[in-house]
Amino acid sequence: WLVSDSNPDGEYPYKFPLDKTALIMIDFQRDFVCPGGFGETLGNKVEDLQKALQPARNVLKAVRALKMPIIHTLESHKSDLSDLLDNKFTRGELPDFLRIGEELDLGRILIRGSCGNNIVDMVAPQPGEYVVFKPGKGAFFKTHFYELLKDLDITHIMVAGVTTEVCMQSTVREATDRGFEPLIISDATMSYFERYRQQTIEQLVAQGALVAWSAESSTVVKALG
Ligand code: TIU
Repeated sequence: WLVSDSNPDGEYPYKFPLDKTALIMIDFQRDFVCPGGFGETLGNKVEDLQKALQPARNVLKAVRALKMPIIHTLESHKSDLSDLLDNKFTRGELPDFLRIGEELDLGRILIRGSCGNNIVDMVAPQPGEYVVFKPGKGAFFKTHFYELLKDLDITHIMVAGVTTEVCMQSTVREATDRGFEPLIISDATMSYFERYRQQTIEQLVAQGALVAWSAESSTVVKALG
């Protein structure tokens, strides 16, 4: 067991068994992180999300060196939209040309295989790493994520990705309810709204890591080193 010096409330450090821990990289896709993508077209500042890339890359490097399992997720729909629920399609006060499946500069919005749906080069999956396409915000909904974690004998997950309060938070909450021990890598997850990132992490680690732990990427890299 390694013990990180992550200590959200001053008395409950995160302990993880190296051989049962996976790194989860959530939705680092161009649609959210790159200029011209869906996120920017909606009026968000992608530079805010890009801040997560270097910290995430640092952890990725350390985890790759240890040959720990790495699972990348993508918020992604089939091209015929058969896995897109009505509420997700219609939610938000969006003009029709910004709905999921519409064509933007980076290809069809949130459609599997389009340029914008792919993961940015800086943290792109390498051969041997796992990729989970998910139609929802959480990684467990209508995916094989749970079965994959179980097959790999994973009990602990270290989580990076975007956005903190949407897909990261949903996934972490779902993970805890399914018996996993999640650690949020606090500077490797970002939101278009910095206060949401801070509040989300604060809420999840409250009451003795009731839902999750958190630690900075440098702490995680040190614990892995
Ligand atoms: N990956 C993820 O968080 N998807 C979102 O929908 N994020 C938003 O901030 N909308």
